Amino acid sequence: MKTQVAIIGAGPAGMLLCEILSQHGIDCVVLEKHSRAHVLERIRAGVLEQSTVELLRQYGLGQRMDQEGHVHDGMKIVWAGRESFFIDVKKHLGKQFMAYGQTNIQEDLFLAAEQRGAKVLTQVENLQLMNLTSTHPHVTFTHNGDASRLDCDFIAGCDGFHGVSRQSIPPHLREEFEKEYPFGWLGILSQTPPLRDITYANHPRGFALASMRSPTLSRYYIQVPTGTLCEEWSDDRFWSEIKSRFPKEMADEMVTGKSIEKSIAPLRSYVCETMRHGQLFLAGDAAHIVPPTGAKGLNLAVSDVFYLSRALTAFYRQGMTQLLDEYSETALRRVWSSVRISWYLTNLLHRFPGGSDFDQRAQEHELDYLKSSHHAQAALAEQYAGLAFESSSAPIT
Ligand code: FAS
Ligand code: PHB
Repeated sequence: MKTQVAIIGAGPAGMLLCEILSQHGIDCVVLEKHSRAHVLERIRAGVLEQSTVELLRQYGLGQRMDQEGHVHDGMKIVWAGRESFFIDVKKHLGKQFMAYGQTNIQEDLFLAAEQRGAKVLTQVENLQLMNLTSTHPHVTFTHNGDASRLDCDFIAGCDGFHGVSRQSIPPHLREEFEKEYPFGWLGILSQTPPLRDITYANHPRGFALASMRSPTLSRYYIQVPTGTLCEEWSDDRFWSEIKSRFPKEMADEMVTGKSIEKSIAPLRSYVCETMRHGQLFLAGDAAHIVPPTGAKGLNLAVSDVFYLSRALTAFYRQGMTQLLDEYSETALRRVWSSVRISWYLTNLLHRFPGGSDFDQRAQEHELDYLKSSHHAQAALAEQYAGLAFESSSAPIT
């Protein structure tokens, strides 16, 4: 097989890149390890930055999002025994953000690919990236038991943190930055009406978050120690614990119900400081991971895809390599901005096992400052809502 761009991974990064390149007339093939059902079973992100919403609309992927998504003007922060406060993103920036599940986006992307007749191969195995530093790289894999080869001009590594793409870059060429947090998030999905606002709670028992997927579908999280197992947490225990971490008036508002999904996500910050090696370009979790506190993971995958698709389109349309050469540096500026705010919010809102009294006081006074200063709130709002994509450094037609 031959194509222009081989895309590894059918997550949001891979499928969005496939749709955008296809709309620009660039031939691509998506190679995915799992089945489509497996990809759709994963419950992950839920908050879309304005730039993500606008990009999805620009490529005709926003209809269902605009019908079923939930637009928010800001988010609430509550903390033990103190008055809550609302970070009003719309007031500070004139921007809003959207609560619309990653699962829905995946469904929308798979549907668009189907309608286009895009080539998406699932359940591929033993995938290997070859000749990355030549002008004719290729991918070998097995599909339906047959050994296969896909020749291409470029490879987009959209295969997530545990994929093969980043590992195909020689270790001495990868500058890696990593931070593991001593806790994870236990999340549940329940068919219950959610609280009105996305609400973050800092409590002596630990962090908690109330979010939603629709007016009848709630998403809740609580901080749990590293190594916690889902089976240790019955629904009743979860509801009693999360209620204990919110102010009483909000806990009384929470409508409890059976969990239809329950999972634990570890929290980590990670950046691979090269996002390119020869003809291989990394996008999304393949290149970076953020703790979900800032709701940035999915949005970063989208911004990488915006920059990479713009660079590939300029190459195929105008023979321009400048944006490809600048891709890694351009994408990493936004990656580090999101990595930093996610790290900041994780430190601000979680209780760190073994944290000192000093750490605790400093955290409380940071929260006090945030509550009392509209400058501090505007700065947080600007980064939570997401910075605009950088304009091109070169004239593209
Ligand atoms: P993905 O990991 O989504 O997709 C990569 C794809 O590549 C997968 O389908 C995988 O099967 C495939 N793949 C892997 N290896 C392969 C191989 N060798 N060959 C072929 N295919 C291969 N972000 C938020 O903003 N908010 C959240 O609340 C949130 N919660 C999360 C919870 C969990 C458990 C996880 C793991 C992540 C969460 N994230 C969250 C982040 C998440 O949304 C990611 O940022 C987003 O899925 C990134 O998309 P991709 O880069 O496409 O990677
Ligand atoms: C979610 O709805 O899944 C969600 C919302 C806000 C976050 C993280 C996850 O910061």
